[in-house]
Amino acid sequence: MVTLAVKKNRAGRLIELEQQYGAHNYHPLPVVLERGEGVYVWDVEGKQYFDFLSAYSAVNQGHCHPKIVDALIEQAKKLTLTSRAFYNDSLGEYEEFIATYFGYDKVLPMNTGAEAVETAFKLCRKWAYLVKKIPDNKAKIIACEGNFHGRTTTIVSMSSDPDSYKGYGPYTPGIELIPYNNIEALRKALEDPNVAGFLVEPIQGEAGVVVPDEGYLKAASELCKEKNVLFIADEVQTGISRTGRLLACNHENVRPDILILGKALSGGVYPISAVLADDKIMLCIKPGEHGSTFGGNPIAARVAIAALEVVHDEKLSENAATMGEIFREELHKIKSERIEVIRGKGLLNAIVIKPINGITAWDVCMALKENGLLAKPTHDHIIRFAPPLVITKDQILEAADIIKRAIEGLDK
Ligand code: IF1
Repeated sequence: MVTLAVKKNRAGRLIELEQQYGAHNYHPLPVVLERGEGVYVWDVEGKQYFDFLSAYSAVNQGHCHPKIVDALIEQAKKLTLTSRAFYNDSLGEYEEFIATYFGYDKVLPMNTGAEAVETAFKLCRKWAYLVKKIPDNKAKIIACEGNFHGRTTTIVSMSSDPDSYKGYGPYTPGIELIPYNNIEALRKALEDPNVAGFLVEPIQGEAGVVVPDEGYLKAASELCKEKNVLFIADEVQTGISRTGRLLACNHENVRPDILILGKALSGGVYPISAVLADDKIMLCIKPGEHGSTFGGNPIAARVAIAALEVVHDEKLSENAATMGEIFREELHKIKSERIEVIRGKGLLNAIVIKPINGITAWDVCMALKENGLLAKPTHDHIIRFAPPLVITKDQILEAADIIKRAIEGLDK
């Protein structure tokens, strides 16, 4: 009993440390994790949980995947960083690997998702002036209401969520927002000849896993082509097999002009992001016009190759598609008035919670935690379910059962 009390105190102390010395820009669920393997994580008291957030889809390959961790360690012992002032023996091989893997002429390596979005944004503007010949400083980028593309000043300039943008002005100009999943709105926006690009998430993650109507992405990409506007897909969250295909755009046979990747490109062991495009676009940026100290470093290069090999070798797209079907089927069996909607694709899913007797999505997540499953609410009333894609059938059934028991338990 004494040791248990001491251990409990440890979690409390660790939470207090973050509270006292860390900026208050997050409000985590009160669980302190110290270990992860595959679909599981363990807290400092040794309690095991299913991880149904996967670090916002960064650990698609599962926690601490041995092949990816080995790539990290091996390269870390040899050479970690040269900067791009010199060549290194890993970057070129990685660039060839990833360009071939996704079918583009070239890649521009960065570190975080936000940096990759920024890069795509700048690349699109360069292309607008050099190729499309839009008059100086007139290029416009269209984005969607409800978007989430990251946290930089330019990116929050596109946000329609006050939590993201409020108090951070003045904002970057040259951005227009249109409703998501509305092809007529896009058609109208594209009437302006100064539009350079359309930036879109194939499924809106932060908005609560909003899946657009079938055909929306296809129609949008065709409209863009017609108007000589770049179709820019932010697949930072939806990419790398999360939705049951390598890219969510693959569901509609859409090939973005600019493809943005992050998160699971590293399997969660390291910040790695990438922008992919063909030469006619990518070569608009010339030496000295964009870059990053860490982007494309040798560790990142080796880690990303390993992470993408795992996705292919372990058939994670197929598994995400199959397990996603089973998961949604199981969720539909839950008998509770609290569940308003169940939606998603592959293993990117969400349930919308009706607030009955004042019980919110946060309370449901606390109940899930007590039952051994971690998930995070978004927007008060939505819970995202996105386990690592290596999850097995037995595990997904067990997890669905935990969700069922936790939610039905609230009604008792
Ligand atoms: C946080 C959400 C997920 C993204 C898309 C770019 C980025 C993200 C489509 C930027 C990042 C994160 C960041 C994370 C919360 C999170 C998130 F809830 F906000 F929407 F995943 F669902 N494009 N998404 O989803 O990537 O710079 O963070 O590497 O804590 O802000 P980043």
